[in-house]
Amino acid sequence: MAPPVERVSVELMPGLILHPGWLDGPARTRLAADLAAGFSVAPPYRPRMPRTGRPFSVTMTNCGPLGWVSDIAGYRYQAHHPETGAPWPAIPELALRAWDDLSGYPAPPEAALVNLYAADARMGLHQDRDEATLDAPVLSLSLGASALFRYGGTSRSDPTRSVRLHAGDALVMGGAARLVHHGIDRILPRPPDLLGAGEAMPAFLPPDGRCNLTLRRVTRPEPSPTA
Ligand code: MD6
Ligand code: FE
Repeated sequence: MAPPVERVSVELMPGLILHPGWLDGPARTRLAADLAAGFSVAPPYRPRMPRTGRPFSVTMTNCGPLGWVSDIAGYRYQAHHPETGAPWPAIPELALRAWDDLSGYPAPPEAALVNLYAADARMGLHQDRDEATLDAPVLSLSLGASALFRYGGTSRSDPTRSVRLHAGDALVMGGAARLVHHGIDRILPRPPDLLGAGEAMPAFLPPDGRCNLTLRRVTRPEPSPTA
């Protein structure tokens, strides 16, 4: 039997916890297959910025009872794909397990936003604040190429630092870090795969592309009945 993997975590700042390699190779393959199955129901599409209508450089889709969408009218959560009108597919089992293991939150996530990056895509500095429950963290899982993730503070002008996110990494943004500004500066070129042992890239990604899944609790859970 394979030895248990040793799991480390790094507190980048209070509330922002990186779990490098949280998903091993087989788990990444499984998660990618589950996501690919969801794409046949909810195909990735290119959202637009509120007001300006400027297209995002990433494409997006969602899994779960709710999905995060952006268009000319604004940002919101909704239960249906904006182009097909179909309900979003279920959140993959492995992602739910990661939420149970890492979120510390007693209710399940309701939305899993999938961001797909081509090699030249990026994501500007933003806060995740469209959820009614800021006491639940946002949990991110990465697949494919590595990326340079920038994070700062709750004020947009706070100083920032950056960290590399690799395939299989989990990042928990909660507590004092729940509203910090963050974004993806760039996707990193993949090292030459001299021994053929490089990252197995999900077939749905563009060449040297990256996929990031962010799990969110959106609504306040029903208070549990007290004895
Ligand atoms: C990305 N991530 O990694 C973008 N948001 O592609 C996010 O915007 C993000 O990684 C909230 C919490 C963790 C994240
Ligand atoms: Fe975010």
